Amino acid sequence: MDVQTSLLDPKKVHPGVGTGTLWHPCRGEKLVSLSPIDSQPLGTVQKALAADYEGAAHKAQEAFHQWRKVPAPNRGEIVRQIGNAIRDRKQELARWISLEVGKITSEAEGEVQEMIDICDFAVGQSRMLYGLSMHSERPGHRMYEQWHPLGPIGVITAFNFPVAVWSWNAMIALIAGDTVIWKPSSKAALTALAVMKAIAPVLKANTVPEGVLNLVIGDRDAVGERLLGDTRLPLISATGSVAMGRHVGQVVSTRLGRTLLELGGNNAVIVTPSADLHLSVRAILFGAVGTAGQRCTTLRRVIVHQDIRDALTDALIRAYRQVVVGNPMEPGVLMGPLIDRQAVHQMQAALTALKAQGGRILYGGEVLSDGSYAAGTYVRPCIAEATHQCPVVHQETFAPIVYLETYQTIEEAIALQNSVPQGLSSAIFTNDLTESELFLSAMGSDCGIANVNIGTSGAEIGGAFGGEKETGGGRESGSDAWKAYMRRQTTTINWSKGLPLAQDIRFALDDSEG
Ligand code: UN1
Repeated sequence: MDVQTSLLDPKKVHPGVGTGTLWHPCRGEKLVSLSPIDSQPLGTVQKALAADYEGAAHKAQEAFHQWRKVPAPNRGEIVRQIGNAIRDRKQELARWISLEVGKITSEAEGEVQEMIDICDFAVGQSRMLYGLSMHSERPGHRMYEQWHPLGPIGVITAFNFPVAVWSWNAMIALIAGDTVIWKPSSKAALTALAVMKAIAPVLKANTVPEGVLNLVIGDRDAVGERLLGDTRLPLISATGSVAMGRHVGQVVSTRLGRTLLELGGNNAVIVTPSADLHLSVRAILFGAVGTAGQRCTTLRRVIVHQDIRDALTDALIRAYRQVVVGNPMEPGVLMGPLIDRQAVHQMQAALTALKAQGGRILYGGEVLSDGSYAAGTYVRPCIAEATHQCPVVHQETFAPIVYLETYQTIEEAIALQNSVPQGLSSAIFTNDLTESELFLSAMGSDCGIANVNIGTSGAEIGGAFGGEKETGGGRESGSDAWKAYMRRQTTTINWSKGLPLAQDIRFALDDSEG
């Protein structure tokens, strides 16, 4: 496979620690990144050990003291230039995403576009770090809130969005005045290196201090655990499984640090009798099959009204039959490989469990292994019939399986939708205003994202992204998510000659006795 691009030399062994424009030799083992497309090696990284992490953390701490002094709009100007550098490298970065995590070209380019979009968003936000002002209850006093940079922050990302999710965090953190230590998934290490290399010329041209944007590639014990326990990092933002997030939450809360967690989803759409079936099928297909079912927003459950169950199922099976599975960089392919054989194994285990629990496969689910599928990472996307009683339906299996369940009343549908531990994304397909309003009301969806007549995945960067319950409660990306990356300070200024106390408290010395 030709992996010759100008950002990364595939023949070189790349050091696993970068502090912006400089790369630092590491002492850990070599990590060879294999493509899920054909199991071929794409490149090698020398992983960081604890001492290598320490070097980067020290730099991040030092750089914070410089970076926080730069006015926020000037920090925004750097992010504007980063966005342009990524625009210039869009195809090349998308190629790394396809090669390393198996996304089809259009989705890989869409992911890089998310980074470009968040850069644009962050540039504007850099002039809008607004605090409220309040009217003091004391005469001659002024009260207001201001937002200051928080510190060096840790960002842990998953393999499935190796560019976008980091940039939602990092670009907002940059304009907020924070420095960033990024620990990417080792399944997407080269893509992380490529992004940092694309950004380096901007940092250099603007003499941004070394240590403002850091990358540390290494194992959980040597790097991950250190990052979590590092009291220099007031915030850890982590994307990944619920199990991982639970651990992150526990460790960071022990030192009373803050976390921003974006964990598993178990997203559902409700398809009602008044729904536009064509629209519903298209949305279900993209939601369940897109990114080979490996988005946290992937559609995992379809809750369909019993009267239209057969029509929807037939239309879905017809649509699934047309999905070409294969090399994600070939035109016409809609679904590439899963990230590795372990993921294929987990998908098969979920389907075995489903059958044992009384569920039924209606379409697909097979492992493909002939010819160009020899890597053992390709599967046929699966439509399965299940009931709410099947325990497997309550779990997130990071694979293209969608479970169909039926309902009779809209209240029952919403209860089913809400009856899983996760709470990321949800949608309803309906042309009945009373149904969509109920779904969006306080008695409706309990998720962080609730959509009407669009699917569960593919959220825009402008909204706050994240979910409730076991999804972790964090919000990243747009809206006012920037506040998580700053510290709030409430300030009261007395410009009077007296010292009136709040709540009308009298606490004066008797001057006459002095
Ligand atoms: C993720 O899978 O971790 O809404 C993020 C979406 C994308 C982001 C997914 N914008 O599907």
